[in-house]
Amino acid sequence: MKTVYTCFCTDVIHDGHRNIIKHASEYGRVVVGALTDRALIRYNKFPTISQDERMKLYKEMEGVDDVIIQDSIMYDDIIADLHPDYIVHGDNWKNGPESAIRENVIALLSEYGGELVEIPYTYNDKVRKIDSQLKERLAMPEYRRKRLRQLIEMTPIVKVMEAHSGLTGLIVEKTVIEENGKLDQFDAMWVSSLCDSTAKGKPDIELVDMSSRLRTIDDILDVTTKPIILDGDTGGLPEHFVYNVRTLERMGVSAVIIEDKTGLKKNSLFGNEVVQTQASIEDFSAKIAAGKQAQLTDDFMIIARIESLILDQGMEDALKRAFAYVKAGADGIMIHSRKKDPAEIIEFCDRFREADSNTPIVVVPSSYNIITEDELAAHGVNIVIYANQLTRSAFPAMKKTAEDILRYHRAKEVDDRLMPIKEIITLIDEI
Ligand code: SPV
Ligand code: MG
Repeated sequence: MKTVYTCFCTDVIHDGHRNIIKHASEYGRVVVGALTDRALIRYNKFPTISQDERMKLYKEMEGVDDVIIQDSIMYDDIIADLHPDYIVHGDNWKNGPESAIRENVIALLSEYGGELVEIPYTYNDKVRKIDSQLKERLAMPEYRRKRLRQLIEMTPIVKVMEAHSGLTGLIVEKTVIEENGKLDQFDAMWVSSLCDSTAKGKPDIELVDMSSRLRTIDDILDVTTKPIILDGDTGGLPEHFVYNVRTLERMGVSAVIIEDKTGLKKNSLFGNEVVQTQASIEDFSAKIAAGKQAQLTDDFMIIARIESLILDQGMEDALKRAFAYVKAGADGIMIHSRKKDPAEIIEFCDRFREADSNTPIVVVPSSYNIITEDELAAHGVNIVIYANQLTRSAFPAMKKTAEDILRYHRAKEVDDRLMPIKEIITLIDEI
């Protein structure tokens, strides 16, 4: 009896999957691989059911003889262990980042004469409907909100990119790359006060009020499914913060990060070049506690951002505050630095982790951008935020285009650096 292998990463079985199993069973004994959560989140949609539930779902399908775990998007381990005579897959992986997986399978099979069988991908109205229902489910507040906590459990480091509009949200949602045989994507979005304000042509001083920030969030929520972390600036008055916590929670935002400053907030990257005042530990702890008291679900996270290193108050002050804020109920700590050298961030993380092995640590390596995600994770960091890079790349590109159209009195000279309109519209989903 020949062995036939196919890998599934779906939460819902539809005609397309049944068709694959039907064909597969004509070749021999059918083994289905269930991709692990950890592998799945790096390349596909986030799962809406657990790994165990997915395995059970596949096992119950007619024609399936066995279900095993596939722990990597590439097939090396599976093929080494199982040595299948056939691998069956839909033919929809010939283009885009997934083509790397296909090439990997073809190369591995050719080593021992295994065969790849490609089945025309079924895309009928029913399949389309199931696809969009799954997407809808992921976008719903009750699913989206808890996803950040799930990601912290699932992955060594949660990768977050800034978004300040529907379009930038779509870029974070959909960008997938293939590199050295691995696929990768961002896990979540950061709605930065700096980028949200900058997009509106306003300074980053809490001038863009919460109603406007909520409007930005809503634009992003409308077209994406990935979780959102809001840059909540100082959180404002505690009496206002509690209402905003409820609103954010209801919208499906996963976390708010508030910073321990008081009075007129200025952007942290100015440091002490401008007048900025740090809140007292007591006042800021009380704000965190009030927010935690106000929230209704266990999913939502209130993360305390410590500005001691930004304001040259020293490491001991930063650590003292971190422990106090955790005691007040903070679900995570963000430590910020404007140095080019990551040494003080590393020292903070190592010393914090000596005393607290659980509370998530968040960092924003805008200045100390030399450090890699792996290095941060090795020092106990759970969430890395790329806080402003989309804005900072778009702004000079747009400025140069505006200047060149003025210079040449026509748009021909700039055309070869523009995305074709056809391509930009493929980013936008049709319903
Ligand atoms: C933001 O993105 O608005 C932040 C991070 O708060 S920073 O600009 O580095 O202060
Ligand atoms: Mg900010």
